[in-house]
Amino acid sequence: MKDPRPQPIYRRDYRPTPFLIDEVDLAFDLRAEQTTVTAELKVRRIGDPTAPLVLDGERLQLQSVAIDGEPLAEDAYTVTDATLTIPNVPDTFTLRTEVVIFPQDNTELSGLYRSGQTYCTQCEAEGFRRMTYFPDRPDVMSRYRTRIEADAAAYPVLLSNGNRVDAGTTDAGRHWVRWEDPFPKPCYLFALVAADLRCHAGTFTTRSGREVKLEIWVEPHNIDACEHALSSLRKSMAWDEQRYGREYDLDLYMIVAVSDFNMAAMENKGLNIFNDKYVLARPQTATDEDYENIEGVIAHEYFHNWTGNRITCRDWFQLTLKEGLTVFRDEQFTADMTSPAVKRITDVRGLRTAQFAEDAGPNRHPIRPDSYIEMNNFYTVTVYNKGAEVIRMIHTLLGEEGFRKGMDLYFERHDGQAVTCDDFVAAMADGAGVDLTQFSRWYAQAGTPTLVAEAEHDRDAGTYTLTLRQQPPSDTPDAPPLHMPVAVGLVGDDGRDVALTPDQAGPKVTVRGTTAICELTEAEQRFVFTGVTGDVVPSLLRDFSAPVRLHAPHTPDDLAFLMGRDGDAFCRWDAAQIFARQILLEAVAKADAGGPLDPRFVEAWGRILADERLDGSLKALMLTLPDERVLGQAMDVVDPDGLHHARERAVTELADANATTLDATWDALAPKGPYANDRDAIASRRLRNAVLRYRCAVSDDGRRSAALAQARTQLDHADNMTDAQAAFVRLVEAGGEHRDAATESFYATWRQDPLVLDKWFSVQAVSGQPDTLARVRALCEHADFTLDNPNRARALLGVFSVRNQVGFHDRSGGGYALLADKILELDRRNPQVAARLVGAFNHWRRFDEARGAAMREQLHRLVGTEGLSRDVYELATKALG
Ligand code: 7MF
Ligand code: ZN
Repeated sequence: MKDPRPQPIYRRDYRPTPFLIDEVDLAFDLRAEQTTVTAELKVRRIGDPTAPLVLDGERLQLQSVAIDGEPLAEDAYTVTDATLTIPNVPDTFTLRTEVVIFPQDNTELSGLYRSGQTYCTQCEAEGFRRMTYFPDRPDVMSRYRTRIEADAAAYPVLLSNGNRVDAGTTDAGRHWVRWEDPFPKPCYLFALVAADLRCHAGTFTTRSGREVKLEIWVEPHNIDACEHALSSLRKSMAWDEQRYGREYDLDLYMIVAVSDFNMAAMENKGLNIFNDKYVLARPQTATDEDYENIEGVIAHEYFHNWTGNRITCRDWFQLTLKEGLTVFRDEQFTADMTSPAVKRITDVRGLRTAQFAEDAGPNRHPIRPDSYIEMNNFYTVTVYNKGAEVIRMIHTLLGEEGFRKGMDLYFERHDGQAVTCDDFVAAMADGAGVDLTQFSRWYAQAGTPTLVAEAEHDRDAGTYTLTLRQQPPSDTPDAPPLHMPVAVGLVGDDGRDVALTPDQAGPKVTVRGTTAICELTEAEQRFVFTGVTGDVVPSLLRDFSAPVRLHAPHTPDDLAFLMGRDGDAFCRWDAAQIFARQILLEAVAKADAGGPLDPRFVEAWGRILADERLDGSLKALMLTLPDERVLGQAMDVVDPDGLHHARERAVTELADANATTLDATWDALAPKGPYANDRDAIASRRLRNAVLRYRCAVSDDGRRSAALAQARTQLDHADNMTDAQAAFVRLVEAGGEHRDAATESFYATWRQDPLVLDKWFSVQAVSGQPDTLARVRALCEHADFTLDNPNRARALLGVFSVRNQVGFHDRSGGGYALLADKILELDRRNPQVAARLVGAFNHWRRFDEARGAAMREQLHRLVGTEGLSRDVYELATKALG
């Protein structure tokens, strides 16, 4: 190992920076063999008058150091593989350093690197130190001037943050451009691009009347695939003005798409850099989901301009300050652009599948962690998505108006600063005039709380008593109670909500419409509603008002009723999920007996299918049975095979019981015209493809063959990737001839398009066919497979290990060995991406002994490997626990 026992960094060790850098002047001289980076820093001491200047720097070849124009002798400073230290420095001075770096050999894709012929940067979290010596911490905010020089023919486009202020040519076909960013920023928001790109341009006029130039930069052959990204950007800008009163602050906003990128995208000031998967969209190559993801990621990066860039994090432990808040804002945006119900259900489904699992495993951490070894490992679903749930609870507690007041105060108080989560919570509390002291425990408490609800109805007195009990995660039984909003409705016999009158003497309840926000602050509290005379079924945790595991007192009949009638779309969907989970777990338990599903579920499911008033997207979600991973979370010992077979059998039984309706629904939803990307067309495609999934699983051979033939026609003739991919999935899952023919033809059509080829790998990797492990192994040797492109690596290995429970956990243990092989291979080139794959081993304790031992063995193998990165080391040792 490079570093035998990498040491953790603790939040409690935070110290203010002794030096600020007010101005940064950078010059990049890009040459084929090497790049020279010259930095002039205006340094100002604000702390300990005796403190040495310590700058971060990694993989830099130092050429020279000078203070106020005077070169330093070699004994006037010390250089290690991580720092440059200058012991005796004045209180204000100009430091000039010159270093040489090798972006063409940078396979980690952090700092300055090359993606194909494009030079680009990724600095968050700690990549800036791989370009120059600098205090690489977000509480050092500086104004940047950047000069880029490169060969004019090969790199006609030279971009950096802010405004382009000057340009010229030098000797031998070289040219240069100078950029200036007027806004002080932390170095993680620095960006540079040098490439041969084309620009899809537009404008946006802010509500104060300023015209902003918008530019989407892509490789020439993708110039036809940028309009959706541009219109998403315009929508985001308008939305942030309308919803939060926030305008864009520069005259230019650029987005560059690159094909080798470790993450989704990056919010660098004025110059976002994106994984091209989240920019490029054409109907023939991008699915409806891709379109929505692009809109959401563009919005996310745009929203960072205020929540992240103008106000940034004091230190990396505060990451959720910008990420949880910005995810919450992009979720609100997408809800407004699409359907709030569908968006909420999709987000909760994601949270439960990924974040609840993280919270229950060896890498559980609070949304504001207390320590880390490698910061890049803490860009987690907990920090991001649970972080967004915490913001959502603040929104629920404060109400829209109070939330806006809090946000306004936050912007007013902290614009231009690097702050903490505590600063944010204080601004929200002060702005709205509420007390969030107890609430702030959500920032410190790891794990998912359990919420137990019990109901008691005294019909004669008309009192309905809801007892809510919260239990901390089992590993921290003494954790103090959290402050959480529990949204409740009472659904009457007729399916309509009854009016709610909370007992004034009880704990705090706010009624909004027919939903009561019960504020649970103690381990157990009783919420009493008066005037409830008729029969009601409680609808609990409406809109998923708190990120908890709910145990509700519902009977199967209650669940069937709520599935059909609950006015809260989330609870309606969740009733279907809970009911399905119960019957599927029963089916696993009595695997040998087989036997039919609870007829009440089958009937309720059929009623959803036939419900003409239900929106197609919602219906598709409701007809989909819970994911095998979510079902696994509910078992003491996960039985991947049993779960897979029970779920497949249930699909067939539901298909058999509704065969005619399914066929009729499919026919009725046939596309009415050419592809459109509007809400109705998307809903029709979603529902029709959900129905196709059942039709292809029906036991009647004739019907099934007809459905598969239609899938084949759909694959061949669809005018859009949503339908083509959905058909491809069905044919791959059918196996045999269907699979072989479809795999071959999809490949022949799309082999030249990397993003579609990623789908080709993923669809095969996620297959439930029994030979999937062998096929994934073979696909690793495919000519188009490479570990050097993060999207491709994740398309095959990430999808297989995370999304294919039954395939990855193949009894042979071969899935584990394959993943560990590839992690080690990848770790030598790109530790960040390698580390992301380690999480698949986290849950070894939740499986049977043989599988658990096999996973543990691979983890030991990883940890024991010479030269292992800090990234993989940290997650593998944590997984072993
Ligand atoms: C929407 O957060 C939600 C999350 C860090 C990189 C983008 O803007 C970001 C960057 C990671 C994981 C998820 C996201 C991002 C990153 C992301 C993107 C869009 N600051 Br790592
Ligand atoms: Zn972000």
